[in-house]
Amino acid sequence: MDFLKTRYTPMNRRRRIYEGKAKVLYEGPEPGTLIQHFKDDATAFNAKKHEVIDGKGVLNNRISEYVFQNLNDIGVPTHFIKRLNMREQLIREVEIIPLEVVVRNVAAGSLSQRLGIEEGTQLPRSIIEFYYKNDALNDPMVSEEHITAFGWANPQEIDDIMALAIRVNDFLSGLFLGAGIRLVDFKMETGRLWEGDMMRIVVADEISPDSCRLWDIKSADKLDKDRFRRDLGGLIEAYSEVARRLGILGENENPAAGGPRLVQP
Ligand code: AIR
Ligand code: ASP
Repeated sequence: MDFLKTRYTPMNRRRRIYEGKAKVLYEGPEPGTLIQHFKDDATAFNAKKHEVIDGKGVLNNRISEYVFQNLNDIGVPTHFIKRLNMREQLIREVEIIPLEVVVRNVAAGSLSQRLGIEEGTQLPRSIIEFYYKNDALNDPMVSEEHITAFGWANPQEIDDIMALAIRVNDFLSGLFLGAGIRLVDFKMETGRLWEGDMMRIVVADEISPDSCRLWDIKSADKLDKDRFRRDLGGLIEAYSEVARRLGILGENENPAAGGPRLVQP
């Protein structure tokens, strides 16, 4: 039973493929799979600001699982296979396209700063932006011209990425609206999934309060990583609230207190 043997390899003997700011990727149990591990680290402004926030990784693992499982179920292809434990999920290995795809419904953050539009202003339509994923350069915004000229993606792939982004935005907007939350904007990543000779672009990485702006519909309270970026405090409480409203976390549970305890599926 080779599969079982590799599956239960202790974490410290697993081969580490990549370590990012908030996640680690390990070799998976079978070829073409990886294990995505969510850390408690929070960074902003390209890691100039860094803190460890107990329980954040557990919450993001569960919230991202919920979003990706739902996307799979409605036929939006993703890298997600299944959650393995509190901090880890099994994913398909993809060739990450080095772009951060941002979809905005409401002005906030860098768009408000760049164009002088007040935060909270509803945009005339959803806007898709691309940023080149490069910490040393501070993830600069790029256009389709840059993307094709430098070969990060071809025009067909850009079309596929935009179509995925629109579907994800429509799905997420409805999902969060049903939980009394306004989806202001979010960032997603995509990757090339090879199946024999066939290649498809799929949604990759994570979708969680680390990568979305989520505002309470009534109070406009921030329920996302801006709590950390803007030193507002209460990040775990906010992420727990999102999980609770999505029905992932039980009513009285607090993943920061006495170790994370989450509702089992
Ligand atoms: N984002 C961008 N880079 C990393 C992340 N998480 C997300 C933010 C926000 C959206 O992309 O969390 O939801 C737009 O960010 P900004 O800073 O460009 O306004
Ligand atoms: N996570 C990124 C960083 O470390 C960007 C952000 O979310 O603000 O800077």
